[in-house]
Amino acid sequence: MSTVESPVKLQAVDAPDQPDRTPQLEELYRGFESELLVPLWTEIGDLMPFSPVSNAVAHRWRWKHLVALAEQAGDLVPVGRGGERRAIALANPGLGGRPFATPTLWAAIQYLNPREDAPVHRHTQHAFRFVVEGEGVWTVVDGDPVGMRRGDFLPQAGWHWHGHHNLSTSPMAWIDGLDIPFARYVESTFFEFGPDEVESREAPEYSRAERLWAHPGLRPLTNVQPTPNSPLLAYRWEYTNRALDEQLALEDEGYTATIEPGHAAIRYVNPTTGGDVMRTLRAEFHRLARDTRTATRREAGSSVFQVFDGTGRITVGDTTWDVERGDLFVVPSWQPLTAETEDGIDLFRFSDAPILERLGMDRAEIEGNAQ
Ligand code: GTQ
Ligand code: FE2
Repeated sequence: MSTVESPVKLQAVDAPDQPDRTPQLEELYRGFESELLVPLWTEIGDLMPFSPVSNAVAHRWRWKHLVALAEQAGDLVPVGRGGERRAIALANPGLGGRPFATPTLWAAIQYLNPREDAPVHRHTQHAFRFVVEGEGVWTVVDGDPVGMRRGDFLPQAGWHWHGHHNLSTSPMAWIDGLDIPFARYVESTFFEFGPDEVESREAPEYSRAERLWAHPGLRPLTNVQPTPNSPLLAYRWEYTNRALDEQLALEDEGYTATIEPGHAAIRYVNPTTGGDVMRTLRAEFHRLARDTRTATRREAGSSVFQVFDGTGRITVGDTTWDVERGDLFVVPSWQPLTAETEDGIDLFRFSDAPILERLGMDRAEIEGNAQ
């Protein structure tokens, strides 16, 4: 007999419809434990629930607390090779203290002091940046400098070289979203170091990627093959804001333009396919007009939201929070979400929906009606 204690423990078998705990059954279960076996009948409720049961819990993080701590980190913790980024991740209270906002998604505040560089590297994880306030940092992706300003969404697909530098005289904070927990779970992550310093000191207003790709409805004929991830490195606030304004204006004029009354929404897409910006991450922006309340929706898969502007009240399952600019919150799989606002609210959202859709595992319901 092995002296190593088995990690399998079948002591507290309280699942329904279990056989009587006779001495023979106890012996059978000890046999399972020592041979590292677990029967389905004690686990089925956990493994195969009638509908998704998330370990993650609904939670809100206050932006003002995040920024204050990021500023302290800016004073105390240098950015350099090894640690790579001054990024501080949301740790969902249901996920055991791991730096995971949801079982699939990483969300972090990243902070760079004036004149600081975050070294160049590449990894298979897909990433994006979203800017709720400030400017002055350029993220250089495969040598293309991309300025980051309030309201911009900057996707950065896996395996492209990237470093960031702050060329301004003030610090800047933004959020990063990545598929780190998902990639970790499927154990398919690769990483390489590039130069310690970001090569380019150029600070153009528009990246080369935008000059080539950011013309609505127009595709350069030098690039006719679809690419799985978007070649466009910045989706500027100017366009997002106008798209949302126009949806609400058209609704006021009596046309169908919003997804429900007072609720304008856009998805950031890959201009080569019309599909999601990256293979694992979906990103959207939602604008609720004054005095709007959304229908209650739930979806398989998880999301993280950041309030871009305005104020509102968010209900996820049994939890309700008041939220304001910069606040982040998590919606775990299959938990119903309702948003309401008096003054109007702008919400940035990202999710793991492309993974679920690609695998045919997506499902959604609006107020009890399957979609
Ligand atoms: O900026 O390259 O929040 O590689 C986590 C991992 C940011 C980044 C994060 C990263 C980055
Ligand atoms: Fe990175």
